[in-house]
Amino acid sequence: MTQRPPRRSVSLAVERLEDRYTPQGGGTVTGSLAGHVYTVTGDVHYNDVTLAGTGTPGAFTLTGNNATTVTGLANPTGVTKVVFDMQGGHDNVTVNGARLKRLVFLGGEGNNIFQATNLVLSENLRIINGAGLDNTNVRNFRINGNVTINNGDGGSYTYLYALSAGFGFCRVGGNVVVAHSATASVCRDFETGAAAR
Ligand SMILES: [Ca+2]
Repeated sequence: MTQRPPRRSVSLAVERLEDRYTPQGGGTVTGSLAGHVYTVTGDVHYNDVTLAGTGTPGAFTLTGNNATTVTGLANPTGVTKVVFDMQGGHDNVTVNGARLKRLVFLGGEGNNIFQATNLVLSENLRIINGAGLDNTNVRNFRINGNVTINNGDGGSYTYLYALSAGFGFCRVGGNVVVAHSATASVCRDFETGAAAR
């Protein structure tokens, strides 16, 4: 007697990727210069970029990390203000060695990370995030004007501090306003070590 193979029931369905799944970078980020304002515009994806000062005042290099593509102008010069407009997605922006008048970070929706080290601004720092678990981390900075940070909905973290007791500095000349942050710590006046000149 022949046996029929057991009938298998296969159900095909497209499952939505859960929010906790976060691809490690991607999308396209565009750099553009208008006058002395350098704007870095992201897209709906998780964008991961680094903006680094070259050592020449006003000159920067924009680099994409983790499969993020950079288009447009990636090596601007004569910059006095930088605006990051990252749109949706969990964006990750790192700024190293920037000397500017102003810096604006618009993170959009998603869990955004803004990190800066050795940041010197003669005017203001402004960080605005949409809904999401945002993380702002600024190490070693001198900001003559105001610091304004609004993280929108979601538990968020805000830390502005001197990097270490041996080599660190922090200074804010104006007002500090931090809104919608579950944890916030802002160093106002501290200098030590070689970087304190
Ligand atoms: Ca984005």
